[in-house]
Formats: sequence, structure tokens, C-alpha cells
Amino acid sequence: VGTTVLGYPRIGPDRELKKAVERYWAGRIDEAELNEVARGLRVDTWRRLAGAGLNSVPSNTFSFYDQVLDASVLFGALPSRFTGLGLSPVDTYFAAARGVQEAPALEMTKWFDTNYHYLVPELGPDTAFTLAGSKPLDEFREARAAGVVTRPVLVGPVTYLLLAKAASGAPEDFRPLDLLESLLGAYTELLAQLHAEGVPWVQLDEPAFAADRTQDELDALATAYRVLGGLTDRPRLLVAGYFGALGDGLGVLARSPIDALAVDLVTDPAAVRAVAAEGALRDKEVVAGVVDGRNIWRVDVDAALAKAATLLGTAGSVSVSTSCSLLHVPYTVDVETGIDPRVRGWLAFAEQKVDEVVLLGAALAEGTEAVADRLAAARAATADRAGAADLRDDRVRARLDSLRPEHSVRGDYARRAQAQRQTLGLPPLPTTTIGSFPQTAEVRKARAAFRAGTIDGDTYQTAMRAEIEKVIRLQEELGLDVLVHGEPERNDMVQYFAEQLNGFAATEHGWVQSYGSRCVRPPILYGDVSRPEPMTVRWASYAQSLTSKPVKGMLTAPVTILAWSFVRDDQPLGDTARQVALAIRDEVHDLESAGIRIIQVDEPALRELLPLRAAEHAAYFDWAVASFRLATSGIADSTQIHTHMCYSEFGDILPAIDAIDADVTSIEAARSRMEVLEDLAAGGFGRGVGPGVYDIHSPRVPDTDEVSALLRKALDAVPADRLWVNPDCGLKTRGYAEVEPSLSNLVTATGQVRAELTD
Ligand code: THG
Ligand code: ZN
Repeated sequence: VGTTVLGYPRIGPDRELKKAVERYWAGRIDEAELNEVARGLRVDTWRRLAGAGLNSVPSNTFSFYDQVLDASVLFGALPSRFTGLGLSPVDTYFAAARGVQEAPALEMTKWFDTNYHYLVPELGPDTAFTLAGSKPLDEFREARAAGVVTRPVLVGPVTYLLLAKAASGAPEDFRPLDLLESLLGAYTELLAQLHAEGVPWVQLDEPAFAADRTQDELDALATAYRVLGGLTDRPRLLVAGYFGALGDGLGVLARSPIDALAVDLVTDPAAVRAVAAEGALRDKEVVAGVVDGRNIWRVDVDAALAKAATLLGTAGSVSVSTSCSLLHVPYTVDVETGIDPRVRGWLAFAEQKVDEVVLLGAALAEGTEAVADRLAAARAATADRAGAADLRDDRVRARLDSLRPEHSVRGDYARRAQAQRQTLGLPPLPTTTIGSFPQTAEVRKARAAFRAGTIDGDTYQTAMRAEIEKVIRLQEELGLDVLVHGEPERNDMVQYFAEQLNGFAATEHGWVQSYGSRCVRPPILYGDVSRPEPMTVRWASYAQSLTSKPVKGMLTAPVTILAWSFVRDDQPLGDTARQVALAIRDEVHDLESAGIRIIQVDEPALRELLPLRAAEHAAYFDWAVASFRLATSGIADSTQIHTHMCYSEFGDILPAIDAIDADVTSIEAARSRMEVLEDLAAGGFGRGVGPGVYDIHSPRVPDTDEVSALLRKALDAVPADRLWVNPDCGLKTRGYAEVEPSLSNLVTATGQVRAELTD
């Protein structure tokens, strides 16, 4: 019985890589120093994993930015707009990741249903894959020199192509999958090179098969592993499927000439039976992903052992592993001294999960008696969580039980729109922003000082109020119609609400990579959720007291709070969502009572939690939509609910966007030049829409003509009485030097287009 993990965090226990990379970008360290930090982190990781007792240690899980970008570079598939810049290899790599003046970055998108983002390969019929780099080989050698023989990990060829997009200019009928043969040539060369070096195993990740796939795509999977498995000069091949059931992909892989298959038994416990049904796995190794790579709870050792033991009877051999890479969890619980010790005892981060894998492997190999003490300790921890009375809040449960369907329904939209026109008295094409304003150095400093206790509550309040007043005055000068307070008091929005809600714990060091050097610290939702007191009312009321224009209250919706937290796994997600919704509902009602007439409840992660398989969409929409409606109903017709979503790919969630019944929805649209509005209109969407009229992800200031042209285009799809004008997203990451002229142009352009309306 072997033991391994499918991947490991790489940002560094103290975000060393993030800091080094950002210093390199700022020109404060050179490439040699950057490489030294990276090497140190890699060597520490390999030694730790080997030292903990894993008998197969992954390598090539390190990345300066992203593993999909690494594959594009390795196989010579970077677009020429980057390779032609004349930069060094590392600077070419970062140019593709972040963009430079002459060459916009590769598109970034979510890695399946996680909060990790990868860089989308841009491929065309002329893309010719070659083995253009040696990163897997170099890291194997580096690890071996450090005393650890490793298993290089790569994105598998079919998943790589399925995650790619056709380069602009490629013929209509071109699909990246057409390039499979060329890509297999490059993988063949790589496998031969690794084999010659003495690499015993290579891991190829094919999580794309946890989503619905066509027959063509399954055929591509069969071809790929018939070709790669059929090579004589190759290491042994482990193919890893994770994030869900492999469906028909399981049989395809079982019948391919590969050596081992990793299955995710956390998201898909039924894989135990699916594996048993594949006779072809009787002479392969099955890597049992029984330790959750995406959540932070200690493993239920008995459930995990039962799954692995069942596999022992049906597979050629069994190894114990994590369900997926540990990239999605923080490094270690040991440093989290601020978490209630009882809750801390329920947690396992990456280091603890490695120990769990080793323990389960020993229990399977040597029998449970041999490790009885450690198993007993693990059982005691899971039993303590299962029995913890303070997870339950009977008041919350009773309130939810007493809610009836009518508590989640607002009045008829036409009547609401009428009432809102009367109370708000807004001009046509009202202008607004998404919520946050630039977070200046002074604001960050004041927040940090308050946290550290070096300034008192009054001083902090005064600093925040001064900032809010500044932001309100600026918006009035610019001539915006619906104002925001600017959110100076918030760091990450989910962290901000979690800190104020019962049922959540915050980590101090629990950073997880989101994209490139950017990290998040997801809160831990461990118990029943409730709101002890108002969370935002003070700030919103203060802002409203400064102006006669409406100020929007700013909240985060339930699905997004769940998506960006580690959530409890002892009840359905929909039940947890209802509890969060009830807490947000309390806040909505308090904001309304305090005289706030517009409340924005952001749901940017609605798309992110969408299940990978279409068969599960309806059930997801049911609870996701219900949670939004529960949070935003029971208020007057005249109170206007807004929501915001951070992307423009609405295809799959259009029905849900309609069903949440918000009065106004702001969306990303500038980059797609308003095309998304036609999709919305075609879907019959009939409420307010605020298509972003400029891209806040870029420092560019849009000029007035550009914004007015976009508005005229938007008016082709949305009538003037339902069209709002706003940037694509919040302004938190921008500076005032760009924000002021951009918003000023936005207001001027709106004025021009309004004048055309009355003509
Ligand atoms: N919050 C959370 N998840 C998210 C987003 C968010 N996922 C998707 C989307 N927004 C993009 N992700 C990020 C993640 C991190 C950062 C920006 C966008 C970021 N992080 C700071 C850093 O790494 O330097 C740290 C922030 C802090 O100090 O709290 O800038 O908005 N949860
Ligand atoms: Zn956004």
C-alpha cells in the first residue's frame, strides 16, 4: 500500500513566494534571488513530504504563477505576442501572465469549481507543440540532489486542450482538441527524456473528465492514453481524475495501458463501486483519494479506511492519497493559535493531511492495531466535532423552520419599479459604482493599526468616517447619481462578514493561492450561522447622512460567502446557505429601517459553485436562488435590491440570474463590448441591468466617446428605463489617479447619451 498526495501548496508557509515574486516585479530583487527563494521552498516541501513518510512525493507542483501556464511554456505554445518581445524566459513568462503595454495578458479563468485561477492557453491551427523547456526534468534532478526521488506532475494533454481557447483569428471550425496529435508528440518526447533520467512515475492530471464530456472528447482521452501508455520509453503513468465522478472517463482510463488511476472518493464516494465494476483495473494500481484536498476538516478515518479496504479487493493494488492537490488548503494548523482550541482540534491543513494519508496507509498495510493510538486520537477529534453542542443554534433552526414560501417572495416587479421610481427619483441611465473605492495606504494603515491595537476604536472610527466623507464628496462632485460609502473598513468582503457572524472562525496565516501572487484567507464556517448585531448599518447610515442622493448599502450574498469559505461538511450546502441568508436578511431589514433605499447584495461567485455536471444544475439553482431570495425579501416594494456578478459568461446561469429577482443586476460587459446584453435580452430578462462600461482590471482611463459608444450599443438591447451605467467591478485595486478621470468620463458620456434620448 503506497501513500502520496496529488499536489502541495507552493506559495510558502509565510507567503515567501508571493513576496519574492512581487519584489522581483518591482525590480527590488534579481532573478537569481527569486530563484533562490523558489528553490528553498521546493526543497523544503520535498523533504517535508518524504520526511513525513509518503512513499511517493510529487514534484513540478511548484509554479511561479500557474501550472497551466507552465505547460504552455513547456510545450512551446505561448502566443508570439509574448515570445517576440525579446524578454528573458522568466520575463516572457510573467508577460504572458500579467500582460505588458504591447501585449495584453492571457485570459485568466477559474480552475473548475475552485477559487484558483489559471491562464487560458490560446491555440490556433498553426500551433506546433514542441518540448521547449525542461522544468519537470530540472525539478526532478533538484529533488534527487536533495535526497528525494519524486513523481513529476503535469496537466494531462486532454485536459490541457479542453481548457484552452481558440486564438482570435483561428477559423470558425477550429477546436483546440484538433491539436491532440501534435501535443502527444511533445508529451512523448518529455516522457522519453524523463525515463532516460530514471524518473519512475509521472502523474498526468485529467480533471476535465469530472465534467460532462462528449463522445469526441472521450475518444480523445482514449487516444491519448493508448498512445502515451503504449510507449516503451516512458516512466509508469498515473492518471489523476478529481473534483467529481469521472463518468465514462473511468472506463476509458481503466482500459488504457496506463499503470495507475487516481480517483476522488471525497466528491464521489460511489467511485468505489465504479472501480469494482471495471475488471480492467484488476491489474492496475488505484490511488484512493480519501483525504479531502479542498476542505480543512480532519478525515473520518473509519470512513476512509472502509473505502480503501473495499478497493483492495477489486484493484490490482491500492495507494492512499488526497482527493486532489493540496493547493487549495493552507499549510498548517499549528500556527493558528488564535482559533478556539476546540475548533482547532477538528482541523487538518496540508501538513496535517499528509500525516493523515501516512496514517491511513499504515493502517491498511499493517492493520489498525499497529496504529491504534493514532487512529483513536483521530476518531476522538471527529467524534468531538460531530457531538459538539455549540455547532447547533436552536434559535436559528427554529426561525428557519417557521419561514414559509411567502417570506421569500417580493411584490410584482412592475409595481416595485413604479414605487422605486417614485421614492428614488433617478434620471434615466442612472450612474453608480460597484461599491469599493481605492484602498489608499492611509486606509490600510488605519485598519492594520486598529487590528494590532495601536489605535483605539474612536480613532479608527474617525479615520474611516473621514475616508467615507471624502468618497461621498468626490462622488457628488463627479455627479454620480447613486453613491456608495467606498468600503474603507473592509479587507476581503467575505472575511469581513465572516468576522462578524457567529459560526465562523478566522485564520491568521491560512493563505491559499487564488491566482499568481494573489492569495485569500478563507474563513472557516464550522457551526450554525447567526448575526449577533448589525454589521454595516453604522457605515451606511453615516454615508447617507452626508448626502441627499441615495447611498447603496453593500452586502455579500450567501452563495459567495460559502464559495469563499471552508464550509462544514456535516449538512447539505443548501441548509448552510439558508442560515447565511437569514443573517443577511436581518442586515437587509436593518439597513432598510435605517433609511437606506438601495441595497446591493453581491453574488459574484454564483457561477463558481455551479456543479461541473449539468444533471446537478437544477438542484443547485434551487437552493442558490432560494438563499438569495430569502436574504432579499420581506422589504418594501420601494426598496431597491441590486446585485453584482464579476463575469460575462452567463450562458449557464441566465435562468438563475432571472430567478433571483433583483431589481438591478450589474455585470462585466466592457471586454465583451456589451455582447452579453444581447444574451440577457434574448433570455427575456426584464429588470434593470448595469453593464460595466469600462474594464477596471486595466489601469487605462476610458475616454468619453468610448463610453458613450458602449452605452448606445447597450441601448440596442436594453430600453433606457432599465439601463444603468457603472464600471465593470469594484475600484478597490485601482488608484485615484485613474478612478477620478474614468468616472468623470463615465458621467460626461452618460450626459451625452441622455441628451440623445430626449431628442
Ligand atoms: N475574495 C475572495 N475570493 C475571490 C475574490 C475575492 N476570488 C475571485 C476573485 N475575487 C479574484 N481573487 C482575488 C484574490 C485575492 C486578491 C485579489 C483578487 C488579493 N489578495 C491580497 C494579496 O494576495 O496580496 C490579500 C488580500 C488581504 O490582505 O486580505 O488582492 O475578492 N475571497
Ligand atoms: Zn466584480
